[in-house]
Formats: sequence, C-alpha cells, structure tokens
Amino acid sequence: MSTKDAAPRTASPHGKNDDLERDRTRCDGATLTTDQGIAIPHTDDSLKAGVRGPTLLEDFHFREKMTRFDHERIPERVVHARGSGAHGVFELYESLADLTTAEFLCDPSIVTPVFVRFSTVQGSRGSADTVRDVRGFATKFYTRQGNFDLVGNNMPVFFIQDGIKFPDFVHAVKPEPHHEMPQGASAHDSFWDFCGLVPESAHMVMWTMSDRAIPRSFANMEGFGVHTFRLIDSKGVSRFVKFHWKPLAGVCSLAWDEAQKIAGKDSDFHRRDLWESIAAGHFFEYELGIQVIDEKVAEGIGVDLLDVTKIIPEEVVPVRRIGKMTLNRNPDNFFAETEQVAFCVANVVPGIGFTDDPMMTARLFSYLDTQITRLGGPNHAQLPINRPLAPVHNTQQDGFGQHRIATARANYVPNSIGGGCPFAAKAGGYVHFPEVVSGTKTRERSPSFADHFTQAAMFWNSMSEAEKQHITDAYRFELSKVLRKAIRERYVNEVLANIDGDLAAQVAAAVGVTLVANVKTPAAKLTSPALSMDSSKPRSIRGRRVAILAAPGVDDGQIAAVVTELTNGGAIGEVVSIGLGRLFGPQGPEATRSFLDTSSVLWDAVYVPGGAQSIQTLRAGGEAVPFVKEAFRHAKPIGATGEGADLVEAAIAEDLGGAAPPRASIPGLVLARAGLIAAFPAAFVQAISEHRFWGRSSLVPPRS
Ligand code: HDD
Repeated sequence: MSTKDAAPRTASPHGKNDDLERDRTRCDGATLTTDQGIAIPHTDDSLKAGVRGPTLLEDFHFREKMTRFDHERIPERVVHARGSGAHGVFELYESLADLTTAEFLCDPSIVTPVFVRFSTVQGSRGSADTVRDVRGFATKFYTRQGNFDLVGNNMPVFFIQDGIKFPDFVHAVKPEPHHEMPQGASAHDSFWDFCGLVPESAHMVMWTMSDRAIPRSFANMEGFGVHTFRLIDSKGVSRFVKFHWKPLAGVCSLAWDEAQKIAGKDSDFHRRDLWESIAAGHFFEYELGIQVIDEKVAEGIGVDLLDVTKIIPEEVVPVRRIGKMTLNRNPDNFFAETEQVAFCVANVVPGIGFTDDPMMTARLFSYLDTQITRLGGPNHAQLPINRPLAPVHNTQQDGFGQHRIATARANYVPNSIGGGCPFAAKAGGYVHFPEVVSGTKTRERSPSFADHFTQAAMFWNSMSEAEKQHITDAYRFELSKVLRKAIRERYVNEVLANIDGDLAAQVAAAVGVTLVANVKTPAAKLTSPALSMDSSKPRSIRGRRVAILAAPGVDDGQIAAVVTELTNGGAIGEVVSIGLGRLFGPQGPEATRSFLDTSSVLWDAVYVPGGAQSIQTLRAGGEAVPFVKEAFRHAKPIGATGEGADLVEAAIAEDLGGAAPPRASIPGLVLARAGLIAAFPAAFVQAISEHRFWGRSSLVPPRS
C-alpha cells in the first residue's frame, strides 16, 4: 500500500510521458526546412527582384512562414483563460472495489498518469496570477479505461444553481462590455449587481471574499469536484460522492495588499512558483479524498446535494483520503500541452456517474461544445495531450484536423463488411446508472434549493477572527469599487444582512450605505471547523522562499547556518543585496537578487544576518528597512542575528509609530543577539513553518 510519504512511483512503461514522446520534436543538429520538408538555406531576406526590388509572390518560404505566424493564436478559453499546467501521477492507497468498478480506483498497483491545469476564472490569458478569484483545478486522469476528467475548483460551491444562468454570471463578472474593464477583478458594478439580484450566489461570494481566493501557491490550495457524482459498484449499486483534493503542503494564502502588489511585481507568480518548484524537485502533492453518502441517507441531511451552492460539512461526512497525486514534470511546450488541453465533465470512466444536478447537466453540454470552437473542430481529442492511453476505435470520421487514417471499409455499425468491427463492449463498457426518472416538464427551481443563507452563515461562523477581518475588508474593498450606490445598498441589505448583522453593519459603514434591513441572520448558528484555513495550515517550510538581506561586511557564517537549515527543510534562501554577484569575497555567498529586481512581497520570510558594516550599508541604502517593514505588515516571519536585530527593530518601531512593544510579544519575530545565535536557525525555521502571524495586525495602527 502506498503512503503519503512514499516517493511517487513512475507511471507505467506505457504511461502518458512515453505516449507524448512520439510527438516531441527535437532539433539537435537538424536542418531548417519548410513544413513540406524542403531545406532552407536562408531565412533573413525574402526573395526579391533585385536587392532593392519588390518581394516576389513566388517566395513560398516567406508566404508559408508569414501565414503560419498570422494564425498562431487560437481563441482563449471563454473563462479560465489564464492557466498553468503540470504532469504527474496518481497512486491509490487501497482498493475501493466495494464502491466502484473504476479500475484506477480498485487496483493500488496501477500508477495513473495525470495532467493538471490550474487557472483563474475572470482574467484573460495574460492577466495576473494573484488576483482575487476562484482557481480552477482541473485534472485529467489517463486511466486504462479511458480519460476521467475531474474539472473542479479550489472552492466547493458555485455562484449559481442552474447552468442556464452561467452565461449571465460570466458576462457579469467579466470586464464590462463598454470599456472591457476591469481585468482580473470582480470589484465592479456588474458583478455585484448580478450577485445582489441572485442571492443563491451568497455562499460562493463568501468563499471568494475569503483568503481562499488569494492562495500563496497552487501547492497550498484544496480542490473540489464541486458536484455530487456517483460511484457505482459491480452490483450496480450507486452512492453519492463528493471529490476533494487535500494539499499535503497545507492550505495558506497571501495578504490582500501583498497579492495586489505581486500582480505588478511578478504577474506570473503562481506559474513561476509551480514551474520552479517542479524543476527544483519540490513536487506538488495532493491527496484525493471522497465523501461517500448513500442516496437515501443524503435525503435526510438537511441540504439537497443536487444543489451546487451547498456542501456536506466534513464533520457530517468525513473525507476519506484514498490516494495521492504528485505533480512532478513540467510540460515541454506551453501551447501544445497547457493551452491545448481540453477538459470535459462528460469524460468519466465506468464506475463513476452523473447526478441530476442542473449545473452538471449544463456542463455536460458546454465543454465539448466550447472546445469545438477553441480547438478548431471535433478532432481535438486526438491532440497528444488529450488523447487517451486507452485505444480508440469508432466510426466517427473526417472533420478539421483529422490525424488518423482509418483503413476500415465499413464506417458504420452494425456492419458485415468489416466483420462487425468495431465490436460493442461485451463486458466492462460504460453503463449509465439506470436511475428512474419521471416528472412534469417545468422551468422551475426545486424548493429544496431555496435556502441561500444558512451555509453562507455557517462559513462565516467557522472563520477565525483574522479570517473574518480579511473577509470584511474584502467586501469593503470590492463594494467600494462599485460606482452605483443602489447596487451597494442592495448587496448589504438583501444579502449580507441575511448572513450576519455585524458583517453587514461593518461593510455598510465602509461603503457609504445605510443598513436599513432588519438583520435576518439565520437562527441556527451552524459551524464547520474544517472550513477555516487554520484547520489545515502548513506544517513545513517546503517551497518557502526566504530573503536574506546582506551587504559587504556581512557575517557569512550566520548566513551559512541559516541556509543549511532552510535547504534541509526544502526551502530556498537567497541573498538580496545592493547588487548582484559575489559581493562578499570569493568564499562568501553570492547575491542572486538585488533590491532593484525584487521586492518584499515576493518572499515568505526575511532574515537579516549580522555584520556591523553590512547593516550600516543596508540602512544607508534606504531599501532594507522598508523591505522589512512591508514583510512585518504582511504578517511574515522575520528573523535577525547580531547587528541585524538593530535594523529589524528600527523597521518595526518605524512601522508602529515609534512605539515598539516588547519583542517577545511580537508573534513571528525571531531575534538572536550574540550568544543565542546557535539556536537561531531552528527557531526561525519553526516560525516559517507557521507561514503567517495574522494576530500581529492588532499591533499595527491602521494606515492613514
Ligand atoms: Fe466551467 C472551463 C470549472 C461551471 C462551462 N470550468 C472550466 C475550467 C474549470 C472549470 C476548472 C477550466 C478547465 C481548463 O483548465 O481547461 N466550471 C468549473 C466548475 C464549475 C463550472 C468547478 C461549477 C461546478 N462551467 C460551469 C458551468 C458551465 C461551464 C455551469 C456552463 C454551463 N467551463 C465552462 C466552459 C469552459 C469551462 C465554457 C471554458 C473553457 C473550457 O470549458 O474548456 O465550457
């Protein structure tokens, strides 16, 4: 049995990596040719009639090169346009044969190759990574029975209950139609207009106002299949199931001020983090979890599981962790893999089935449909990244971009000319769950979908004080950007007042509206502790990035001790200085970043080593103190040894208006003067493993 600590096994000899190898091209020593294979001796000048004469139409190389260039772009995804992908493997811990016939969930010896694409929803392809938004978390399992796509998000609910409203929702959240603004943001009139008029969005909006919408890394996000699916066993018995991804690195986020600044300093922040982590061997790991519930039992739990705006609290049905996914390989080519990958909710394997969730039904239609436009026709399943490892045989034919040469003379079923081939599956084929369906055709919503606020309030009630503060600030920020007062008024009075009176009052006061509604906070004060990110905080420093601020004269022995401790824990410590290179002598560490090319917001923690001359230079330079101040504001761990402690204390005193409280009372601050330096690295690493010290915000006076 695999365990979560075991190194990932490599995928089978005929895994996706080998499959893609057929299509990888390498140009080691190759000659330049046209697409027709004609060798080209020269590609800097077009064919002309005389050196100063006109370019000739005859120049087939020029025409081909230009035509191909003109058509390089394909339409970006209508939503989730901005994304980053990685390959990996999924390994099952133990057989689920008592629940499903899906082979990859029954046989723990199988290593299933996967491709994952993470995304934001609102922004265009080139938009920033760290915007406040839902993150897509789509996984393609290349199973031996065909592709299973789990097309989820990092939040377990959705804004609407019926897919027919998806175009309306997306139009409302996307940049406004007249001026195409704002990019990568929901803080604008049309989004809040829609959400105020569609209160079923209340629960999901609560999630998007939480820190889940600004993750620190894709490695630190949970994932959710969102819908209720079915697992169907060999006797044909179906049970409801919700899929979860649980990140082994823990769940944590950025600070909002930091996220906005990163969007300018490094708009590829999450993409770079994914890429560099995998390249450095710090693979992203997630456990697949399932909540399984008998359909009859589900009827008695108080929420309709066909309603995608509701969750089953983990305290009601615990999440069983059934296997581990390890993302361990960067794509070779962004366009061929990450851009051309096509996920589809309809891609399921035997043993996994659909439910009557009206959002799911809509999605079963939409994905294939949109991909026909985006990927130029119906043959996109043949693209290397999309094609299954399971053999494909059918009588579908022709269309744009057909890559197969079908040799059969009979392109229909049944046939006798081809001996009856391809044959219908005798056993193990996909059989839809034979659910009994009856009803009168109607355009109505089930009354069981009507309660929009109880779970939104449950989410709010389950947050820590710091999380509540961040959520309140997020509503304030977003609604402050709404130009029409009536929209702000409606949201506060008709939505927030139904969730929590204090929240509504605080937001009302900040956005210039009056709370006129009777506060109708749901009577039952439900909580679900698993909803707080505090319940799944990181426990290690793996993948964390620590800025070491140093200048010539630094005590490099102190740096070496800290770097060793960081490296042992899988974190990265880099020296940030007044310039790049070996500033500290041939034996000293190398400055790989300078204050010119980096910024405090791009690091998880700051360390200032001692050395009187180094500290003097850093203070005189004027960059180090603001660097530390900003890290302090963003609740990050800060460490210093020797004279470095003077700089850090000065920065904090400046931030707190000269009134620095006793050091011991500042969470996440690790200072070691002479004599205590030996114990410093371990204490600092411990602080980094806690990620952030949000409680510190009570020390910081509000910005004027
Ligand atoms: Fe969707 C893309 C997730 C509702 C229609 N969706 C898309 C992607 C993710 C999700 C992760 C990006 C996949 C990739 O990386 O290529 N979508 C969700 C979740 C939903 C959801 C978790 C709520 C349960 N989506 C939803 C509805 C509809 C769509 C209700 C339409 C009825 N989604 C699409 C789409 C996209 C898409 C238009 C755009 C690009 C694509 O499919 O390939 O078909």
